[in-house]
Amino acid sequence: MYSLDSQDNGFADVWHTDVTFVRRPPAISVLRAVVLPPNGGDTNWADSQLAYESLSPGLRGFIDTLTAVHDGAREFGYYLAQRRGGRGNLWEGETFTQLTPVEHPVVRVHPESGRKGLFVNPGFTSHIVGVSEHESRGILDILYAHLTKPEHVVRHRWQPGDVALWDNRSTAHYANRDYGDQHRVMHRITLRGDTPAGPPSTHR
Ligand SMILES: O=C(O)CCC(=O)C(=O)O
Ligand SMILES: [Fe+2]
Repeated sequence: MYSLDSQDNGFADVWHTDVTFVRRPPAISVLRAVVLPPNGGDTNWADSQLAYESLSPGLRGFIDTLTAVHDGAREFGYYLAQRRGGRGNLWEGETFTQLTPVEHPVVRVHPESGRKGLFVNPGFTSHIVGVSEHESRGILDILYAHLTKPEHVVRHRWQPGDVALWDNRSTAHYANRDYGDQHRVMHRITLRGDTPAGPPSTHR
C-alpha cells in the first residue's frame, strides 16, 4: 500500500499514469480517500483512448510508429532514494532504489478491448526515441495538450471513504493541489499489469 500524504510531500499535481517507468506497469490502481481537506483536492482522469481517437488520421498513423522512454527519476527519483530510510520501494518483490529508464510504445493497444490509446505522460515520459530533442518536445507537447483537453477529462470531488478504481492502460490522472496547508491523505494499491503492446505492423 502506498500512502500519499500532503504533510509528507505527497502530491500528484502532474499529469501521469501510474508507474509507467517500469517494464510492466500496473494495470489498475485503487485509491481511497483517508483524510480530506475541507475544500479542494479533486482528482481528474483523462481518457487516453478518446484522446487518441480524436486526433487526425495522419497524426494517428505517425504516432502509431513511435516509441518513448519513461524515466521514473524525473518525478520520483528524490522520493524513492529517501523512501523507507533509503531502502527504496518494494515492487513485485523487488526493491528499487534506482530506476532504469524503459521504452514503451507511444500508442498502447489495450490487451482486453484492443482499443488504442495515447501512452505518454508528462510525469514519466522523458522523450521520443529516434527524433531530435526539439522534435520530441514538440510532439509530446501536442499529445499532452490534446490528452488533457476538458472534453477528455472527468473530475471527482472526494467524500470521506470514497474509493476510486481506474485502468492505467487507458487513462492518465492529476490531483489538484489547491488546498493550501490543509491535510490530505490518500491510500493506493495497484494491480499487476502486462508489458504494453503497440499497434501491429508498424516499423517500431
Ligand atoms: O491524490 C490523488 O488524488 C491521486 C494520487 C495518485 O496519483 C495516485 O495515487 O496514483
Ligand atoms: Fe497516480
